[in-house]
Amino acid sequence: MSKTIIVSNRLPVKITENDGEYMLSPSEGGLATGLGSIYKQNDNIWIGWPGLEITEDDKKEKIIRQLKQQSLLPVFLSQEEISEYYEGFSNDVLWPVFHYYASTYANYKQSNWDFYQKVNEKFKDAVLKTAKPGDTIWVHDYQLMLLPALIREEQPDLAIGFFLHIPFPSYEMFRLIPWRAELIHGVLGADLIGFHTFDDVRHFLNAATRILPVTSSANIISDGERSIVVESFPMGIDEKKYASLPNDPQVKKDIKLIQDTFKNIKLVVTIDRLDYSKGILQRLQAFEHLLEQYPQYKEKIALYMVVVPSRDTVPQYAQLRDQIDKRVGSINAVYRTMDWTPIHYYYRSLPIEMLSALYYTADICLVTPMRDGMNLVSKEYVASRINNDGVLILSEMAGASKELIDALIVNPNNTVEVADTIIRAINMPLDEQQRRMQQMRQMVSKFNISHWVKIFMDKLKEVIQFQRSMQTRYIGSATQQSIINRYAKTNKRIIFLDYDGTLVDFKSNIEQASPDEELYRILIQLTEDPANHVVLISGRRHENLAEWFGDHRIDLVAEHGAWFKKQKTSWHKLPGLSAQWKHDILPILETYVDRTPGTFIEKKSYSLVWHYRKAQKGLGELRAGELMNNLKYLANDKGLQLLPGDKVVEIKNMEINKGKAALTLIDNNNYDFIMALGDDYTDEDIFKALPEGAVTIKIGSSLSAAKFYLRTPGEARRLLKNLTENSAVDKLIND
Ligand code: GDG
Repeated sequence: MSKTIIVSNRLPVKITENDGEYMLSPSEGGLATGLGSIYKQNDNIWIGWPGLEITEDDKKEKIIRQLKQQSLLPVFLSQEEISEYYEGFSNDVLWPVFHYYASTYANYKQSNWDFYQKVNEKFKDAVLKTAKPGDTIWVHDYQLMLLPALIREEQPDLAIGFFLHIPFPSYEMFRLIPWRAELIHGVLGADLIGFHTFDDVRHFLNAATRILPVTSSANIISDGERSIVVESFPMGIDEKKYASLPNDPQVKKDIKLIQDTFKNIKLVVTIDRLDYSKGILQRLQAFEHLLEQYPQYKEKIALYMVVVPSRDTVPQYAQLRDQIDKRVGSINAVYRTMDWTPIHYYYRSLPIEMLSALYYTADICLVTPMRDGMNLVSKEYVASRINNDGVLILSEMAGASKELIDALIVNPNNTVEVADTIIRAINMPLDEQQRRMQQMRQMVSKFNISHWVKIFMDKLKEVIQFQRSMQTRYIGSATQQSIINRYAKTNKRIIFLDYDGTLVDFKSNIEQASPDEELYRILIQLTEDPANHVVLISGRRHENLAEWFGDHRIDLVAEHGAWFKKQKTSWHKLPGLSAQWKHDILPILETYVDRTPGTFIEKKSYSLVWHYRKAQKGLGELRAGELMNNLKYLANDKGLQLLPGDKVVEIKNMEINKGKAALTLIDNNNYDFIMALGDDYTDEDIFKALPEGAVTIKIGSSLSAAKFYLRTPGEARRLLKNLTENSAVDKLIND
């Protein structure tokens, strides 16, 4: 039976040692709760670092045994590995860069990178020791970005998902990392890559296609061999738990305590791990501004600030802690009165009951990170507001702000705005509070953690099914043999061949893609068989095709079907075509050439093509979209068709169509073998038009109406070669 293996840096348990005995307690993280339903079922397991250094073998054995009972499998790390891979590379390079703090905190140390690779390998070994064909692997977060590709290299058929819990930064930030290509390559080993928000998805697609030779179409990345889906899956929380906690007796006690302490005071709560990305100092500045600007709120408002200790052995974090201490101290010193303290600051972790009591009693929850992948605290506050009141103030830099749009959204850098928004929240009428909170509660309740796990897993299954269906469509040796068998048995064949991208690789200079010796040999071999009628059907200009293939025993169709040339005859064109429209369209295209360096217009008899393959990356695509939009109505009026192709936009008469052209040639000729090879949009018309029994082959693995696909022009050439060579052998044997 197949199983699911979850892999994350940390196992979802806390281990404490007491007199040589180990105690395991479940960690309260949302991820552990959400995935709890999975990893404890069947043979599923969770692989990760147990959170403490263990050197003796007998102790390791003991822990392995204890963890096994909970479906957990440890990866032991040495102190050096922890400090180089985790504290070093993960938290000193990836964390600051991904949170837009590259210039202040990132430290690109070679030895950190070496260990990052080494530890990712270690995780790979642990995964491969237990993974069997058919299993699903779900890798989590920035500490393990190399793992998907490492697993894929050794076990190509495993289903692999990857989820990043922190933001994926814009390309301009990400490119700073010396090992950016390796990181992207690592993640692309997955079949499905998930992020919290659509912005992260966009950033990743952009970085991947700029850094590696991969292409993307919508949210699918293709590396020539595989299609990888990139999507946003905003993570949720265990909403039911937070909604029911206020009824717990301990929580009730804590609520009473807080309410008694803060009578007639508006309570503003903030909860964060100690981290510069959380904007704690900026928030204190905003609160100080409020006290200064709105003295009337003295003794009527209090900030309850919980900062959970984290990484404070690292100097930057210790420094941040000291700065917070100082700032809180100085604000309290200036504004405190005999019976009122403006800021109640706790540098510690609280029991979940106290946390829930705070969420329940706080009039306002202030969540103002400078950057945050999602931020679960904001969702926990919403889920805890079972009376539908209270106000959430949320930074636009947190992933959660994309979902919780009924919060008061602020820019955390804007001190004045944050202070004013707290005042607005204090004075918000109850009905407005309820209207906003109800909307947010619905959102948090529906998109809860189980939902998140389910949609990620469902999507991964769908991606795998899609890839399998693609695999069956791929012409491997068995399919090739059956095509050859069919070919050998037939006597009257027609073979349609597209040129660019099908028989030759795409070149950035269209003039460069002229046919080579090998291609001529293959075509001659094909045409030497009198049973074969070979048609070259291309979008190129007729003069161009004539120059290259005019003397061969090949029928030529140029400009997508506007021009025909039977072997040994001259060209004739499709009757009734007009080129009058070019006078109106050409000047428009020229404005695009003027505005976009590196682009040019190709003029054909019945079409115009705007080429942008040499334009600045991204700009060409942007202008192409703009051009399509611009010409939409005009094209319709004039009976023209707009074709967005590979780095081109082509405008042609509606009547011209490769499919129609192909059918004209087949016309009542009783071919017993029909085959077509093509790579782009315009070839889809042929695939669709040909009769049911035709062998239609797309070059490239994107979606297509073709029955089969091959990956490259090289593979297409090999098939054509094998058709003639192997079928001759077949015939010899059969005769
Ligand atoms: C990363 C991303 C993304 C906090 N203090 C206490 C306590 N907590 C719990 C909260 C919440 C969790 O810790 C913090 O989650 P966040 O989402 O706010 O932040 P990160 O830990 O940085 O997590 C983040 C997340 O991954 C998930 O993908 O949202 O953007 O940075 O659940 O309740 N829990 C207890 N006592 C505390 O004092 N018991």
